[in-house]
Amino acid sequence: MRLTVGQAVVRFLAAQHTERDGVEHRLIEGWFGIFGHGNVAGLGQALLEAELTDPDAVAYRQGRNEQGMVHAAAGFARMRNRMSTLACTTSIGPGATNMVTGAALATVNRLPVLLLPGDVFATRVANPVLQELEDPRGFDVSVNDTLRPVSRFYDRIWRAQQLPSALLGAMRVLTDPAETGAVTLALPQDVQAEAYDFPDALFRRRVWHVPRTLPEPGALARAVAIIRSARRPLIIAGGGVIYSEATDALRSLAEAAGIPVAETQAGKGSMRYDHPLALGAVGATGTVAANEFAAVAQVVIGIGTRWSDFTTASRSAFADPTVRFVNVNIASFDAAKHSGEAVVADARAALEALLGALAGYRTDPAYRERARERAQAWDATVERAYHLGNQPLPAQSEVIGAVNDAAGPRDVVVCAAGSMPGDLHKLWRTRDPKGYHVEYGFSCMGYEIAGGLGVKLAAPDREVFVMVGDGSYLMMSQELVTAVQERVKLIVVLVQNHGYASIGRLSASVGAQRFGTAYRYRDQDGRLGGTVLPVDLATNAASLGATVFRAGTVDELRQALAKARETGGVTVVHVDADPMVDAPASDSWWDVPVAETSRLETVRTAYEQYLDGKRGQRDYL
Ligand SMILES: Cc1ncc(C[n+]2csc(CCOP(=O)(O)OP(=O)(O)O)c2C)c(N)n1
Ligand SMILES: [Mg+2]
Repeated sequence: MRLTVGQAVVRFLAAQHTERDGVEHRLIEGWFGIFGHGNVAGLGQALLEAELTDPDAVAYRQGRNEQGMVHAAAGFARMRNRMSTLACTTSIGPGATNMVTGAALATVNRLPVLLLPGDVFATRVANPVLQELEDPRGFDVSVNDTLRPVSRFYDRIWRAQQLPSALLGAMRVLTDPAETGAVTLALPQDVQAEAYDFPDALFRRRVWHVPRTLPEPGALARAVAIIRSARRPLIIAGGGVIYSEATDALRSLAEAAGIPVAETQAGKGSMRYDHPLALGAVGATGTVAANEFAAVAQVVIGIGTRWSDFTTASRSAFADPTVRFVNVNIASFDAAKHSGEAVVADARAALEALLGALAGYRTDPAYRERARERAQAWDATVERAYHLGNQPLPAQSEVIGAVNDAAGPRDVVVCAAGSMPGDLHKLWRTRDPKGYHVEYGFSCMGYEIAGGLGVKLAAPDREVFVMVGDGSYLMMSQELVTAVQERVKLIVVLVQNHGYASIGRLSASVGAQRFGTAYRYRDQDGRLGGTVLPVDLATNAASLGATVFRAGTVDELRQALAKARETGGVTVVHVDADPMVDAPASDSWWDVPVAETSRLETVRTAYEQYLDGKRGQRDYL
């Protein structure tokens, strides 16, 4: 079949599918793109031709910033449990490098995204082309090489003949739950437009089977023996539980064996918040209930978690001197962490196997009763935090409470950076496995709106509440325009606290006196300590095409959220919140090194406290 490389890519991707449990999905459900000379004549032409002539063609959507497109693809893929994703096409140079942050986010979070940056001429006849880096050490280097370390698969198609193997290699990694992440195929601009006789077989319908890998019997037996030896076991549910659709299997095992469950950021939603064995968030942003159980657990069963420092409270959360880990993970890389008994398997398959193999094992009634009682006590803490009655401005916990009340059981909250992810982790009452979408692998400011767009595209039947701080909004809010253009319904709750409340708090805790974290005028004394800046982000959002409601109080916020639910298109609810009111404490710690020497008293005091924290830190060997 004589096609250009661009046409071949589009045709090939339209024929790719995934399958798990007998259910098939289209792998690439749509395209995002921003055109420039690096892709307009290649992929751009091919996408036009597909739209005009192929009844099966998927939607092409415009992004506003290449980073935002990748975030949307990642949000989409996460919402679809990694069975489907979106492709992103960019021009060369800055269009391509704008994707680096999005690629890293996808890879860190183990989310499949397909990136197709344009690249400089393979023939080099006209080099340096516009936006070419020109590395004097070698002409095969281009700015796209910056995507290499943040991609799980990277290839550059110098010759059309290389395309079939590159495409197949890319699909394998995209659909492999252990290896997935950003997958990049760099496409030189001349090669994209070049014709080649591709074999018909390249374009046949293909189904990539996503396996439910069973645990190896020896590993399962060792894990079972370790769990059976424990009177105080604890399950830590990570994102893998949700991606694997293992939440029913998790609940069955927890109930049968009487093992309480705590959740990571990506794993939140694994259990309904009001299940008697659900301890909620664990670690640095955890509940007091979960952290109390973590501190005394003899065996910690991690399921689908990468054990980030927030989950382990920088290796201080699990304090029993003989604590052991059992790690169920599809990636051996994660399964081996903390010298755990590595059960390399699909989460659901492993949970089902554990349920059978642990028959007869059950924790003491007193242990289970304590879990129920501590979880209930935490929920009372949440209830108080939702209704603080802080004056004159609401506390952030009250904003979260109002949004939680406005959200239906299947609706989704989206967030990524700032003080809200931690507060949401502690306080959000999750009632559906897909109801909580906080990107905390990369915790990337600017993910919120773009990621929320991807979430809504993936789940149009759910209301999506994007919670975004003023800092994140200022960094990247332009995909609001894309949502308006696509007539996507989004409810964005913009929390204005004039700067970085999160980093302000962190700065104070390391003795740095909130230096440089508030958005304030430069004062007469040359410091950034003046009054708050006259920015009006509500007007900004309105100017981008959103319907805007302003809320000054919690009551007004509740009314605005009710109106937002009734309003089509993009709604931004702007609310001022008090940056100085903290969410309820976690009884936990996070390792952020403090200056060892300083002329500032605040730093010396913080350093003493830091050494206290360090004493609780350990290796799990
Ligand atoms: C792209 C990026 N840059 C920097 C950071 C570090 N950082 C984490 S939170 C934060 C401030 C976020 O401010 P805002 O969105 O207003 O939320 P708030 O902290 O006020 O809740 C910063 C700078 C980050 N996470 N991502
Ligand atoms: Mg802020």
